[in-house]
Amino acid sequence: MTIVMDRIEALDARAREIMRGNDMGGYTIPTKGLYPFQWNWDSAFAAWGFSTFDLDRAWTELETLFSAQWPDGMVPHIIFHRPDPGYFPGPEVWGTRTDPPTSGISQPPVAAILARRILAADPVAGRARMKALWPKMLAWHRWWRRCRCGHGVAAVAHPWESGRDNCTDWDPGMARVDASGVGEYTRRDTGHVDASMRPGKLDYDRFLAILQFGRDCGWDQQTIVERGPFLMADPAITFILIRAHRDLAALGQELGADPGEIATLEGWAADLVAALPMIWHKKLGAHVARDLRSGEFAPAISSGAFLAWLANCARDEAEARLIAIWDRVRFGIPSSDPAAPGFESRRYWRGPTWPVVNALIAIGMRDSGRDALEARLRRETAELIANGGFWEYFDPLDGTPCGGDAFTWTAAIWLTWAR
Ligand code: 9WN
Repeated sequence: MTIVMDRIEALDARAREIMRGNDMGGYTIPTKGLYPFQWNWDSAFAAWGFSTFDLDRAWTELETLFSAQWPDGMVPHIIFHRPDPGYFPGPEVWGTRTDPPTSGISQPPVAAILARRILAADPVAGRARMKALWPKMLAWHRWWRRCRCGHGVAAVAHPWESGRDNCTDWDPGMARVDASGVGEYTRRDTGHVDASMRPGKLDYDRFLAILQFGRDCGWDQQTIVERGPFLMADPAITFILIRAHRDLAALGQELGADPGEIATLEGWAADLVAALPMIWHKKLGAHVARDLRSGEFAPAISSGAFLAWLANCARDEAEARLIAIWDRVRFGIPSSDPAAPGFESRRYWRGPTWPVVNALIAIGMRDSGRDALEARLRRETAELIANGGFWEYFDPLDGTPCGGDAFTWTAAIWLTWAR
């Protein structure tokens, strides 16, 4: 499909309008109603989107995100700037007692990867702002290293920390979570969007049980990692973190940072690369999520495996298998293999394709010289957005738009890459 020029301009204008409309002043919400706060990786993508038409606003987005950084370096996954009863679980459920109130877990560390691209848009204008952010990003990366990489590759202590909430990746770990004591609660998400596209009730019970454990131990990271109900190795965050460490190191070079700190970042990336064999699934022939409590692998290859390109860590023997998974759908990389048990084409992270994940995979394809693959992925993602609109995610089989509409990160991905 070729999208004609005036149509592209109309889509550009709509994308900018969505981003401006979701701008709450210094931070951007993912979409009205469903997600009324600042989310971590959404904000990094928003900053990248803003950089195409308002560089100053792009830096502000990242600065607001890092202004909520915890003293231990963690950058939380949600920042509850203003009260809003439309989302559950809100700040009183998380009970972190921070100012501003936040959740108690993190989210995929894409900020350094995207900050490097934002700085490239105007290295002179962005220099001072990136310089001020650099030590904060370093502290966050150190938090990942200290609190989530003790087993080798990067782990998540809650499926929400992965950003890919109900993916088949988390099935083994989630099956071990006892949710019998979570008590009564009312979900808000299913009041905003089609419930059949959202995680199920048992998933939510377990999400809450894991949250309650964190809250009850005062968000003590050592307790969470050693004794928490859920801890799984995440291929997506591992690959993102490898790339992010290297990008932060490159930014450090450019800004004249301490060479010792730059070498530390490069060492952390190398350690993650060295640990990759622990998530290599011989039979499936790809990098696969793994339960760190039981050693059990996830049942299917997810979009996380495709991010090996982003980290320049792809194994040749996986390539044909990954392309075969992609060939099973019409649009974009599916979040889980359609041929594996558990695939659902419209249920959130159990099958749908996500423009943001496609964009990260595409960076890897482009950087590793896989230009034809990148062009295909871009074409398919553009077609989804041009035909369906700026939705949260899409059915990869028939392109049906899913979840929330007028979504910030989909608008950002249109402006930065898909158009
Ligand atoms: C929980 C905001 C976020 C994204 C995540 C996505 C979804 C939240 C939810 O929405 O998660 O964090 O309530 O479903 O899974 O990736 O950051 O867009």
